[in-house]
Amino acid sequence: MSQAKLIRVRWLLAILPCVALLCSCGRPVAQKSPGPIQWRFAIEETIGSVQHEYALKFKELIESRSQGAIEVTIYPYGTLGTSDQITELVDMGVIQFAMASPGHLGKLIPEVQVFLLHFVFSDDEEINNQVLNDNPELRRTFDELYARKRLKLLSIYSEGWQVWTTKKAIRTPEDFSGVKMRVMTSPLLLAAYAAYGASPTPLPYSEVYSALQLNMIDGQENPVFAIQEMSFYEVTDWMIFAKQSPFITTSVTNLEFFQGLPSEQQELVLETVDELNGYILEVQREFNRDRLKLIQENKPGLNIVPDLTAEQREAFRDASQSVRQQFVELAGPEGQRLLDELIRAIKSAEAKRAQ
Ligand code: 6CS
Repeated sequence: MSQAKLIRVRWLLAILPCVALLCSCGRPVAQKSPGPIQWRFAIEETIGSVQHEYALKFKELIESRSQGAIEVTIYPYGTLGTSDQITELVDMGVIQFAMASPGHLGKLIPEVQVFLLHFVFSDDEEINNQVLNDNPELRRTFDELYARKRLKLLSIYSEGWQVWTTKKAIRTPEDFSGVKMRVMTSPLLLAAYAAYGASPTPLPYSEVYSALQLNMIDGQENPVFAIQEMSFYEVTDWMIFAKQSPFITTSVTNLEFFQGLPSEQQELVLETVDELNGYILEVQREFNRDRLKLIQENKPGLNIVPDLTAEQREAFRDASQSVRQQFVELAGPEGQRLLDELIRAIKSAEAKRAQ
């Protein structure tokens, strides 16, 4: 048996009691019974995170709008496994809703890795938010790609800029030479950091702190709120803001489950996630701002480079260009179309904003 299969079997065995419990306490959605219908929502982050706020608001709105007919239970990261395992549980129908970040989902849907490319998005978060939410062509393509994997895409949103935490100053691509950078598990991220001369190492979120502590890796990237709540700042010396890419995530549901819902419940889900898009942008901004202050208070000696200069960013932008070709090799012609459309939509939104 291959190592990957062995790990999967071990994980399934480990979570079997949990799955059995979930299956026994949940009832089929359409079944009539005095208790509320149970929907389960797994997130890839811990309590107090941006994803947790999203799930809490989803729960609040669904429960109040269904007048208590539906109850949503949230499963924070660590209760059901890694990001890949959570996606698998949605596929199996054990849980109905989950977050699925392209940083990990790229192994299943290579095209989502377009969101991991560096220096594709605008420096203006408002523009990125607009493009992610209001572009029907991009949305249609992603809906179709997710549906092929039996997932219904609900929303796409940014949790803030990815920030480098490292043990040495990074201001040029050459500074990355030999740096062991932890990346999420989508293959494109290996190419993204190899292009700067780094040695990228894919790891699940839960293993990053101890890998930094044990010097198995030298650095990683995540939004500020995550660097604070996962305590990565404790085991790092530098925080560098290069605005190379936003951390984009998606919320999903099991397609068959969604299609089997009565139309008013489908409507309820869609209008709720629609409303959450504006809400979560405000939440992530507040979290990223406030947690930076917390980090600085807790570790005054931490070196922070709040912005690379335009010239420094240009050098990273140049070094990242070859990765676009690698993305197309991974994602095929659909990937090329998506990349072209994303760049076109961003440029057009930027031009409109400048008028
Ligand atoms: O770095 C990661 O793996 C994780 N980072 C965040 C901010 N959310 C979930 C993801 O798995």
